[in-house]
Amino acid sequence: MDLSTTIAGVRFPTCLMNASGALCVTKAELEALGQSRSGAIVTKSMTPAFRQGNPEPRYYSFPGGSINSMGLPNLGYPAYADIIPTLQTFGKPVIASIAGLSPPDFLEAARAITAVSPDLIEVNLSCPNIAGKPQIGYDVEASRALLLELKKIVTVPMGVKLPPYFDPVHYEITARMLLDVKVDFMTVINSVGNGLVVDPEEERVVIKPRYGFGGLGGAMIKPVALANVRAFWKLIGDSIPIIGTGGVVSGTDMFEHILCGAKAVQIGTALVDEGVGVFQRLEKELGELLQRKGYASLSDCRGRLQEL
Ligand code: RRO
Repeated sequence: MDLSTTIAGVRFPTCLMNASGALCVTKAELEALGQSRSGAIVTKSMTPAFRQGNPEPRYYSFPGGSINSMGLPNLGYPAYADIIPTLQTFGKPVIASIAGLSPPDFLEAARAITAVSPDLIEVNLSCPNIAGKPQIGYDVEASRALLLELKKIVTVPMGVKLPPYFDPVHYEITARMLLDVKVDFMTVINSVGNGLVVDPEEERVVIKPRYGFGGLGGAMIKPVALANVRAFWKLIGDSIPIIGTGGVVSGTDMFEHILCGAKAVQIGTALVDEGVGVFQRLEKELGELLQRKGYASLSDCRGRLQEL
């Protein structure tokens, strides 16, 4: 079964890849993604300087999903600029994720990383875990201003990583802004920000930073992720390709994202839980499911979710 896909003119050998943040901070982790069945190598969101991130414990996995407050730990863009040429020898696209604590941080990272020509750049508008720094993606005019500045700098396909939205009007104003700016792809969704997981035996929170509040991922967020993929696909269609992210732990979950309109799928929590072997498992599960249903390719079913 051919599971390859094309996003913004870039061919991906399979439609499944890591989500930014999951096992992609260090050179060793990025090279392991290169050697795995992941269809791309997505870096951790990078800032101008190295960041240690928030105090530990800062990631907690449980049967329904995960909660994290990593706090943007990363090597800093100079280190990723050094690593990217090596990553490009693995024969799959390299997606550089950029972030920042302020707009100038994003522009600085974008300038330096554009110079080493990753295949695509994903602009993270949705980190939920930095005290005092609201998610830019929830401010549509701030997002527009930042993306317009980035567009002047970035010469490779540039997309956005969005936070989840929960109201139709937010889908509409965000879709309009993304079409105006002409972003090349969108990754939907980042973690569901500022959840709280409680350990009832210990009677305390499970992660240390920020009073235990953090971004939720994994199985529990799939309906929110699917709603966001579907809502944007209905508004935007194929004008901006969608990478679906959120709650993917099986080939069936991938299929659901594709039915909603996703051209590719990313995995975070399942990758952290299982390691890079998860790509092979999910590829096999999706291939078998498509075959059982009689689909010859992803384009035969993509977006074809039926409504009642
Ligand atoms: O590093 C993090 O705390 C983090 C980031 Br940048 C993000 O975009 N999403 C997330 O759940 N955690």
